[in-house]
Amino acid sequence: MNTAFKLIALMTALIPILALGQDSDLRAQLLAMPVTPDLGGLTTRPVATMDAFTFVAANATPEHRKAFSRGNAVFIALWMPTPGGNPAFEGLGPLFNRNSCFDCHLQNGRGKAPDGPKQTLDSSLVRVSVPGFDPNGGPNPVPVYGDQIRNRAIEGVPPEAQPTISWTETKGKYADGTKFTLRAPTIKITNPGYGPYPRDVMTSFRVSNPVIGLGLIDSVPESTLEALADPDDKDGDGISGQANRVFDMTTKTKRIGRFGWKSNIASLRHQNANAALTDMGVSTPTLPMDLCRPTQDACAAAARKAKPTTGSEITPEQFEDVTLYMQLLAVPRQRGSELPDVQRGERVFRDMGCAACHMPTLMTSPDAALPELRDQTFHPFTDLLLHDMGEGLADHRPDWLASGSEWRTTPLWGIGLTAKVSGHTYMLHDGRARGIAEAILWHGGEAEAAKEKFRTAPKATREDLLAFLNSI
Ligand code: HEC
Ligand code: HEC
Ligand SMILES: [Ca+2]
Ligand SMILES: [Ca+2]
Ligand SMILES: [Ca+2]
Repeated sequence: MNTAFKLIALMTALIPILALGQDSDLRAQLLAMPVTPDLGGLTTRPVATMDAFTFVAANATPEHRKAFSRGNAVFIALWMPTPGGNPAFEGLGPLFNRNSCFDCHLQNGRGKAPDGPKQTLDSSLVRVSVPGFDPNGGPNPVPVYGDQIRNRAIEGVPPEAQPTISWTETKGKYADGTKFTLRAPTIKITNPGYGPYPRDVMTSFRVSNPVIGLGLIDSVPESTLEALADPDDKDGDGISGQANRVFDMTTKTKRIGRFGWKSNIASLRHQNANAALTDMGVSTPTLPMDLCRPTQDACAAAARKAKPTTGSEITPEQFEDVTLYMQLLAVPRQRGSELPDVQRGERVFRDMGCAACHMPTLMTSPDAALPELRDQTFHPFTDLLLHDMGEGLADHRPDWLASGSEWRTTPLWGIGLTAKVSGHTYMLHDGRARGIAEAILWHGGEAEAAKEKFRTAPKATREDLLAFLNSI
């Protein structure tokens, strides 16, 4: 054998070994990359005011800036029933939750859970289903009602129900004796409009997510998420992230989910179409239908009367523009990265194991849909995977492959601006946490060890961690 041939034979033998090693290599590579203050790569803007989540990506082309402004107009528009006065924004309902994207994603930030049972759900909603799966493997819709309670309706049509939220408090202690209180919601379905909900109905109460940087998240290759997943915890670190697999209406195939609190939607385009239809009753080219269930007669009659003569209630141009708006919302720059407590806090974040799920760095694909989103290295602090967070956070309602106790690792960029942008600091999927510390204290399951490290750490260490989180 000549040397070149031997070398080829050796490499052929090595390829399977290298391929096996690849997954953990990517994780290690990403963890080794330094976090820079430009959390959104070249999209980042140095903004920290109450409108910090409303700016266009710094690297947006002049043409995309124009489309972004038009998309902004669609996102903040108040939709009206047909006929409603302004034909550009007609088609609301018959059943809906709110009549504007911006009402729920106020200032493009997060929604707020009601403080008690007398408050209506204004920037949050309740998903429902019954045991079993739909034909695609998604949640099994409640007969008569579907999979989301629409608590509002146009005139002459009964809303589906009024969900109410009440809170129960429990007490706990840090290892140093400092006391804390946590609260958990109880969901009740009142005033059903189309007959009683079945006894085995499962509910999931969710607030709206902040909507910054979603184009970057949309552009992470599926192969990255597959490489980061470790559903059987083969590396033995106690973390077993799994990818959700959901049916995507834009490609009509099963894809890895990455949007929503349980990664229950695969693409930003489908997410936007779904939001328009299920939250506002507005049809899009992607989902050109109305959402009246077969026995919701008043809804069906109203929908028939309002049916657009051609196409969908959002025009194809409006839908393209609002999708581009969602793709190109800039991520604010980190503040105070030079401060010692922030720097110590980042090390605490890694030492406590937070980064095992809240992956600091991800990279987008070189063939992302928009040039602004291609080849970006960015810092969302999420692996977009599902993790078992324990009984305390469980909603007991499966969502595709997500079990009742599994949730998507929430991106943490922008979290330090929550009070400024949203005027409150309620966190987690149902807004139960009243600040960052409470959100961490709710972590259980795969995150129990990290939570305990936080609960038992000295106060100064906890404060460093919070300083870091408040800087991003
Ligand atoms: C009734 C309130 C409400 C309205 C109106 C609403 N949303 Fe949402 N939005 C939510 C909630 C709640 C979630 C989380 C859903 C889940 O996890 O199941 C969400 C999630 C999203 C996400 C995913 C964010 C992420 O981090 O994964 C996007 C994108 C989004 N909405 C866009 C829109 C657009 C575009 C509109 C208008 C067409 C809109 N929303 C209207 C409440 C609302
Ligand atoms: C096993 C994976 C995992 C680990 C480890 C983990 N988290 Fe999380 N984190 C999650 C998931 C999943 C959620 C969403 C839970 C929910 O909303 O019910 C979350 C939510 C959060 C939130 C709330 C975000 C929001 O916008 O609502 C904060 C803050 C947070 N984590 C910080 C931390 C910190 C700090 C650590 C380390 C002490 C940590 N996490 C460790 C998975 C993890
Ligand atoms: Ca409609
Ligand atoms: Ca693992
Ligand atoms: Ca797991």
